[in-house]
Amino acid sequence: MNNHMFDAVRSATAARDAAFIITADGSVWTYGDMLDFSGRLAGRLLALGVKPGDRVAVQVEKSPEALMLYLACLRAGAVYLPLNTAYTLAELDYFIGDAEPALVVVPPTSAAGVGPVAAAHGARLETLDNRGGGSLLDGIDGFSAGFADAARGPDDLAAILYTSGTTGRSKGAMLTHDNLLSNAMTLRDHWRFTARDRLIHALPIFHTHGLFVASNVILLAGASMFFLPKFDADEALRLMATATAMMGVPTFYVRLVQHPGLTREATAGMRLFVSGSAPLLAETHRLFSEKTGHAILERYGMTETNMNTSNPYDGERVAGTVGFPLPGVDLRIVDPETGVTVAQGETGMIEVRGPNVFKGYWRMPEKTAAEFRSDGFFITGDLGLVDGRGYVHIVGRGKDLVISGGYNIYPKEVESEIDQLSGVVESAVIGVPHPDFGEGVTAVIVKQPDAAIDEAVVLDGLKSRLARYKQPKKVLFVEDLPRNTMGKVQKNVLRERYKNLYSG
Ligand code: MLC
Ligand code: AMP
Repeated sequence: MNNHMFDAVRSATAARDAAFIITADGSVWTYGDMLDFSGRLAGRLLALGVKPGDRVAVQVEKSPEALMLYLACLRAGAVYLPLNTAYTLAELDYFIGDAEPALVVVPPTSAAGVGPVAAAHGARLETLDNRGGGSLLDGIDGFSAGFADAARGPDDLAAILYTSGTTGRSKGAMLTHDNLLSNAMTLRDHWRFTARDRLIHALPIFHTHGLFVASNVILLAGASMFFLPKFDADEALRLMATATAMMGVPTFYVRLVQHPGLTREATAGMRLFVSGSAPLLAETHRLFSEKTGHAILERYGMTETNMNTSNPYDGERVAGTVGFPLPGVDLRIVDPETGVTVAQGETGMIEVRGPNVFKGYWRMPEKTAAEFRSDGFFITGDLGLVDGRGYVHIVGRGKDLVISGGYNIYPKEVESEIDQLSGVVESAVIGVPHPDFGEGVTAVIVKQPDAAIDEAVVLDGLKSRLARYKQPKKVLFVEDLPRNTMGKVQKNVLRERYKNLYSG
């Protein structure tokens, strides 16, 4: 048996001296560098005791070396487990305890904090910074560049990505070699990526979008990418002079359309702009097209399923829709209660099936079973419809979820932290329209009559418990929460009441 994913990367690697990564300071990593460095690092992982099937948990800043660590895990047969750099120690403790990784990699500056957490769960700790330093790379040159890749079949695990849950704790989505490979090949072909492409890569590499959609597509096309630490509209516009494509969350495009430098001339050499991870406002699509002549291509996916649908490359890219199911993906709209397919044009639950769909949640067979139908369709939790021309529209969410700047926040998690603060009776966390992030996390709290608690006290109490992007942008106090006759909090009433909170 061969290494399912990395063999494909090797075959796509046309020339050793072709550029793969260009960093912000202009250094170039060629495909040869990628093969050699990931091979040496895979050897280092083995020497550190990492065996096929072991999890390697990684919470580091974006850098070419960090991407090499992902590739080294694939080659060593390990399961790559990337973690958002915004997660606090409290959040990390849960992930490490749940995934039981053999190795945890963090920046040197986090080692003192994370060390005891890793040790408590029996994991080894190594460090990696974003300038090519850290204990993980100690003696790296002594390892052979010609690493013999571990045998991994299509169904073997390549990665676990944690997604928060509507109830209870986060779930680890298990993604196989073929989930990643099949989807990246499909996207490469669908979006016409070739070795001539140069992508502006300004996304983080700890989630599906930046890691799998962007990086895997580039690798499998033998193309190159400008690898930026974060999104900056000035920098993105500057790079458009020599780039051909960009992938981003809607906030990238919201910021670009406000930039005076976004013109037809500035984007003349670009052939493709892709948006996803959250809904792109039709207004942003329209403004972008007015200023540049480019129609943003919106697609729809999720951690558990990789990409499901995409607007066409040729043909009309319809604003406010996520296009058609990708080749190989079955998509249907069903009545959420009965599971029966609804009539064309009607709204229901979006369900998908295909080689892109994950294997299940790590050590949670019941949760896995609950989210799949018996015929293999995965219940996405997104509500949508298919119009007369076959375009899929996402019209809402059946799950209580806020998406802010492309990051998912589950209100339940934030509410349970708020409810533990002294002086709080109860809380409701909602997402309301936000001009930059799409939705702004907003907390509505009922406090005890005499409690000395205000917005600052709440935010301070959440600081060490929740990643910054999950923390409310505003905290409001009310006498009581609106409830229906069943006693359930009516979040739709709150969303309506506060819909202009961030626009005034
Ligand atoms: C940063 N902040 C956020 C935030 N990002 N708050 C809410 N939501 C976010 N997404 C905080 C910062 O910590 C800071 O806090 C303040 O908000 C302002 O920060 P900023 O400088 O304006 O933010 P910036 O660093 O520019 O980041 C914004 C962003 C970034 C949108 C560029 O969040 C980003 O790159 N998002 C991409 C997320 C992503 O990759 N999603 C894909 C998931 S995969 P303070 O306290 O310092 O003021 C997936 C599947 C699929 O969904 O289909 O793709
Ligand atoms: P994640 O769990 O971070 O992978 O987020 C996946 C969720 O993001 C999906 O279930 C959708 O709710 C949402 N999403 C992704 N792409 C789009 C899109 N183009 N339009 C609307 N929602 C999207």
